[in-house]
Amino acid sequence: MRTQVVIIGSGPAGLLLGQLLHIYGVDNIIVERKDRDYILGRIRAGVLEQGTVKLLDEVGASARLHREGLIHDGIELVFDGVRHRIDMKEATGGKTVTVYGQTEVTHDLMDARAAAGLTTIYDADQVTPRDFDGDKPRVTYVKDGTTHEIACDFIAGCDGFHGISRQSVPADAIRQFERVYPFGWLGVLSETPPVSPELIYTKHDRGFALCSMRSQTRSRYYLQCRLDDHVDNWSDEKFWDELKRRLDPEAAGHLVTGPSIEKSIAPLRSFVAEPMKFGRLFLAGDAAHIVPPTGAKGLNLAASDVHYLSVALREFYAEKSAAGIDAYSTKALARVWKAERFSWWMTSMLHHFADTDEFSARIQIAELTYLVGSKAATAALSENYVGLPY
Ligand code: RFL
Ligand code: PHB
Repeated sequence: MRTQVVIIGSGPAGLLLGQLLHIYGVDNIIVERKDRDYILGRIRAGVLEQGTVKLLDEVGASARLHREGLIHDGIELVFDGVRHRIDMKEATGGKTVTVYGQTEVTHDLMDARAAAGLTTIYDADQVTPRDFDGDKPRVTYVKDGTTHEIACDFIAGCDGFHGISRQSVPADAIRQFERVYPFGWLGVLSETPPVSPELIYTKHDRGFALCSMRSQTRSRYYLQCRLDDHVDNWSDEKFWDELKRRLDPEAAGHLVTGPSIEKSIAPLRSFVAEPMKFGRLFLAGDAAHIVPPTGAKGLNLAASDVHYLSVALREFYAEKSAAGIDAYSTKALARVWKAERFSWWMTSMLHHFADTDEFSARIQIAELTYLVGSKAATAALSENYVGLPY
């Protein structure tokens, strides 16, 4: 088999890249180790920047998003038991975000890929990028007991944090920067109306809490939890009780509870690998970087990476110029580091750190008080939350 670009991984990064390359006339095959239903069963991000929505528009995968997605003009911040609204639309001269689940984005992109007749190989074992330091790279994989090979011009490693692409790069060719936070997020999805029309980010001495949603009838809630905690320790009742304790009185009073339909714990991590290009292998999305979810940036960074990469590859094929692909890593990393900073800052400001001394605790509150009282600080939060320009 031969194609122009082999994409490893069928998450949002790989699927969006595949559609962008397709409309730019670049052939691609996706090789994925899991099956479609497994991928669609993962509950992850929920907030899309306008740039991400525009990319989905560009590839014609946004009709349902525009019907069902919820446009949000602001968020709410709670600290010391009091709620403060951040009007992001006003602070950014009209920018908003769209609440629409990653699961739905993935679903829509898979449908678009199927409609375009593009090849995805699911359930591929031992996927291995090879010879990307020369000009004849290839990807091998095992399916149903047989080894297959795809020859290509480029390999796009869109295989997430635990993927094989980054691990295939020689250790001395890559630098990794990491911060692991001493807590996780316990997430619950429930068939209940959201407690409030906008997302509520809460700082509480018992730990951070977030009220999010997927629709008018489906809510997504998170609680900061111990890193060594386990979902089995959290009955639905215990989850709702703890959430109520952390919310402001009005939200606690309005909270509609119900059985959870998904419950999971995710650790929080900041991570960047540099560079994002090794010969003819590119990394994009979580394969290259991880952000803690507090800034809602993970999925959006995957989208901006593949925007830069697809434009660079279009230039390579249409104009026979390598300038774009040579600049990919530098360009993508400049935006990645800004989102890393924002996500780290939001995480530091809103979580309870077990080893926090009283001085640091007061600084957290001073930061939040300044934030909600200053037009300049509100604008700084807002322009990052809605998404910095590409
Ligand atoms: P993904 O979505 O992880 O997709 C990678 C794909 O590659 C496949 N794969 C392989 N395929 C072939 N061979 C191999 N060796 C492979 N290894 C892996 C995987 O099966 C998968 O299908 O990465 P991508 O596309 O870069 O997308 C990034 C986003 O998924 C990610 O940034 C966000 O979901 C992060 N994230 C969250 N972000 C938010 O903004 N808000 C959230 O609430 C939020 N919750 C989460 C999250 C990430 C989580 N992870 C990674 C554990 C919750 C969780 C649990
Ligand atoms: C979500 O809805 O899953 C979500 C929203 C905002 C975040 C993180 C997760 O910051």
